[in-house]
Amino acid sequence: MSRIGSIEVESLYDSRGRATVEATVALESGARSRAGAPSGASTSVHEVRAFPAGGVPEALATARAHVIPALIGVEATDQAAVDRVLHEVDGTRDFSRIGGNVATAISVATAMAVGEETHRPLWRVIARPGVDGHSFPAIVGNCMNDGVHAIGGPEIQEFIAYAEEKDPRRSVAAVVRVHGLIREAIHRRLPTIALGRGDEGGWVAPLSNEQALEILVEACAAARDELHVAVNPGIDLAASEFFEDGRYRYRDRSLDTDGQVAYVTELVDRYRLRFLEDPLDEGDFDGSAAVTRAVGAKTIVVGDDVYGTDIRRVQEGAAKGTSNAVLIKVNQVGTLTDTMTTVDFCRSHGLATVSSHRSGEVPEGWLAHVALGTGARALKCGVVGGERMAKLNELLRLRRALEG
Ligand code: 2PG
Ligand code: MG
Repeated sequence: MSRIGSIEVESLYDSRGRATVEATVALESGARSRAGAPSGASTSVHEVRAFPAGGVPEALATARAHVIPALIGVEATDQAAVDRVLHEVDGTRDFSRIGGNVATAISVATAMAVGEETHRPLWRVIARPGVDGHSFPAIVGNCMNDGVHAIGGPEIQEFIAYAEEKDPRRSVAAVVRVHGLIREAIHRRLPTIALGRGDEGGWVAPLSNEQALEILVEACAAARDELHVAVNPGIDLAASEFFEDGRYRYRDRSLDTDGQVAYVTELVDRYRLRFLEDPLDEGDFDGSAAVTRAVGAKTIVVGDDVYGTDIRRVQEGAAKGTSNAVLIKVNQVGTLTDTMTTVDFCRSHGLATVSSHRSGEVPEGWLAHVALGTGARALKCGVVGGERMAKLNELLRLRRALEG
């Protein structure tokens, strides 16, 4: 028996300087753990509300008045029971009463406290059947930030180094090197600009989408030659963010759906992209399916905004062939149980999963445990910055603990 003895919730700031929440869960045995919840900027309309209408103050007040009293005494090892209480107290479809970030912080901190009590790391507490900790995720490293994660860059939100080494030491080294090489390449091309970094630690420079892709491709090739690692370019278009009135609006032109499918397919072929996320608007299952049919044999095509980690959306996408992979963000659904429902569906339906950070992060490493414990194909994260490195370094610690 490991019943919940007390829970504290507090506000803190995320990496963008916006308020978010953390929860400390203590079990009756004395074991305790703390977890903070991140926040997105290019949020999906299909994800739960991070906070109630009154923001963090209302989230904290509601948690203290209603959520915490309902959870005291609940068996912590029964994660489904804990998460059911969160849903019952909330009573809405999208956590708009208690806020998905309060739910996320409590749900994750509870599993971590169970781990404390049983001397197991979080990944073992949540491990899916057959996951033994010997298969590490690839790294999806966001190296250039644009779209809504930066000011002044091109429309495509993320320019990514996708490192597919079995050993996470090699994958992390690869994405870090690509990030560094991009800095040098931008400086060579634009020697007089002051180079900046965006919300996820990637470079921001006045480049077109194609110029950014050229730099990314060259940096990946150079890192491959230098380190002998499997690292390839990828992008997250987050296309919903520049889809307006039925058209994809780029600086120099606008495209209809067929045009966008053709353009993205051409980008994948021309730049040999091996990772592609949200190529179409979040409402468009079929357009993304057309892209997946065209490039999915060689490229991991990932749905993020189109699914919002929501099981019903993922089921629809699976039926339509919308993607061959699903981005998994715990706070898009608000609980570990909901996350695992989606993960388990993906695992039994041949869809890869990618465990992802958010653009506004907390400097914690629990995402690495989610990636390892769910048998994720990849861990998606920024490459530099304390809150990003916290995840990559935690993955390296896990490897050391498991393999010596
Ligand atoms: C995304 C994420 C993380 P946000 O679109 O994949 O990179 O962004 O957290 O802003 O939703
Ligand atoms: Mg995305």
